[in-house]
Amino acid sequence: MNVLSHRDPDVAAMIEDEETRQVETLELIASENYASAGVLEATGSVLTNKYSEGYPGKRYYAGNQHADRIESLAIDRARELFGAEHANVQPTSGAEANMAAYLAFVNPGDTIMGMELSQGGHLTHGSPVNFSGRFYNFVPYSVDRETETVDMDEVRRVARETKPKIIVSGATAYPRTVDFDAFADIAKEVGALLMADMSHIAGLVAGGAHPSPVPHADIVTTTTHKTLRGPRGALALCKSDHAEALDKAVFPGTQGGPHMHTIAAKAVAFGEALSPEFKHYARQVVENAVAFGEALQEGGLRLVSGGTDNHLLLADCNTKGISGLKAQNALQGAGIITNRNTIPYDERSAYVTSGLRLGTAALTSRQMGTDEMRRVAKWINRVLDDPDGEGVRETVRQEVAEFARTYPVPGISDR
Ligand code: DSN
Repeated sequence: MNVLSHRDPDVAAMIEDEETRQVETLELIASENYASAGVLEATGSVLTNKYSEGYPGKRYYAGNQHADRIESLAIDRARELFGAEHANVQPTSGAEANMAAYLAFVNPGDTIMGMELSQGGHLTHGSPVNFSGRFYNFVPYSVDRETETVDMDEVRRVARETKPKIIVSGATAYPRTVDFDAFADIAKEVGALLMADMSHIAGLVAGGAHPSPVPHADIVTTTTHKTLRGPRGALALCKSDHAEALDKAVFPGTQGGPHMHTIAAKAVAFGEALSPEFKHYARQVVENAVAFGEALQEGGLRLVSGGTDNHLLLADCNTKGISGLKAQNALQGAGIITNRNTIPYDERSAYVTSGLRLGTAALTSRQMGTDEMRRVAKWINRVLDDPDGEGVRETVRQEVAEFARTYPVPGISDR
């Protein structure tokens, strides 16, 4: 903040307040993480000044010799990291990567299958309020009422009945392993392309802690800022046969000038994810989630599907007699940051919800392990057992802040 604190002290002060918030609270939003100082430095670099429409070696503006090198490096590292035949590093968000995937392979009105949003899918997997649900004929698949997991027989039944052109696998609130192999088998049977949106689990896939969709799917999309710990942005991977269609759908199909500063930061993040330490990180994220889930259950919280295989847990707040909204707000008052989420077959609205989504990616980046996760679970149960108790909230807030300050925050502690 050296320059900004003199030139624009108002904005500098707000950013500093946000840094303090990130240091003193416990971040459990499953889609958030901390980018390293290197990733932040590239994001804040002069590359933000450059227009680079096109692709390396084929640009529509002059002066792209360094942009070309940076984008080519990001592509090479992404391909190596995920073992992919082709990578497009330009999508600025997961939603835009998904939009490009649909544009590349189907026409408006065509049928696509995706996981129901209220059961763990994503807005861009066919929600009626999203472009996906408005432009395409999305048919949803659901989780089983009893097991609360995706029933592949049911996916096959819906696919046979509706004959989609694309089947979208992947989710934003699903705590179990996605069986990409089984999805590919169903897609093949009905003549659909298989798309995998691995946004939530990309870091686990990169680190070998979740099976990869890349060998099975025709196209894979992902954000780069969740478990992958990169800058806010996205990436699309595909087989060589689909490369031309995908690239055209990203530019000029859905985007103009790529964000070269973010692409440089993606290259940095992919480099970090290629390190042996990242493998350890990915395994620790899952170990932490399992320990966290056990401790939450010991304190009386029911977990959707009974636990987790990945970085994410979905707690049923009905077991504490409160809504997800009330739980989220009570925890925020105690310095524990989460987001409310519907649970499968939720009787509450998407705004109020019965669930709380919790993830371990960010705290694992702060070098917390299973002991720390058990301690955090105890705080959560303490607050949720007395969600109106201001005294409990304030005591926990102070304990949490004191505890959190002793763990480094990447991007803040290492710059
Ligand atoms: N908002 C993201 C998440 O929290 O999972 C998905 O786009």
